[in-house]
Amino acid sequence: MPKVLSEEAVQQYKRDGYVSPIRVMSENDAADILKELKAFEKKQGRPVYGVQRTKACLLFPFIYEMVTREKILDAIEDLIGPDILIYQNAAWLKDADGKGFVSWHQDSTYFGMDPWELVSAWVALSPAGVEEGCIEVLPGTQKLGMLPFDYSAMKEGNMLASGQRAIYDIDESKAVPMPLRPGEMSLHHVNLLHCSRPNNGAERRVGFSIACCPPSVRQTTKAKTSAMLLRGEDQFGNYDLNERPPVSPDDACTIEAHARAVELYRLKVVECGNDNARRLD
Ligand SMILES: O=C(O)CCC(=O)C(=O)O
Repeated sequence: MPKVLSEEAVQQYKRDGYVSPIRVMSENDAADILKELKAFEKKQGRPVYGVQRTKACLLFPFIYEMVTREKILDAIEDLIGPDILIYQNAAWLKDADGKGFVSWHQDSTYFGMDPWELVSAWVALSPAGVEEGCIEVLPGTQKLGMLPFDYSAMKEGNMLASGQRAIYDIDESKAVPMPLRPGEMSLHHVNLLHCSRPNNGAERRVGFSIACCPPSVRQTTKAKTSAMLLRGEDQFGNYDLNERPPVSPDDACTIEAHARAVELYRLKVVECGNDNARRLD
């Protein structure tokens, strides 16, 4: 019996590669987390940027608290089982300036894994509807496996540091948007083709992706990333589990540990062929 998702939702994920929307917290809770993020940005005098956008739960205690929420982990457990590693956790901040976008891509091209059992959750902290440029998916494309890609989408405004675009004949008329209210979450498979369009809404679109896999998933690259066990146990040892909850984004040990984990992650991204990991720093 699934814990949060319906049986139909689990079947839909297997067939189409995504499920959305799932309410994982109240709008008030989402607003509180957003307030903490904005307070941090005010203090540092600039919005969260490149390196801080990666593995954010190792830097911000309020994001660590979010990714460990029971409802979020229950929904992820419904798809990948009770042993859950968090592998990546990215901030997706899209200004309401009609410029930022995400080119059509698969997450697998920078994750270097086997088998492809990773699920990406995406939690909205602000309105993330069609107007604000929510994620759009091409249902069923997770079954294509990992596709080749090029850098033809390396343009100003592309929020993917890599600037990559999947080499695939995309039929835009089949794209399905996944609009979310604050406190709602979508789930998509690591091989599902997805993109997002510019934010033409009234406010910055703020969301965090939470990429999780079971510890049995191997790393196929020479560079090995670290990860954190959020639930269950690891009987495989495929990842260095030295990642720890953050103390504060101002704490020197927290900053150093976060930077180390991001560096390992980026070494692997580069080995996977995505050369521009530092482009948005
Ligand atoms: O936030 C977006 O617009 C895109 C997010 C994305 O590509 C992802 O979470 O994998």
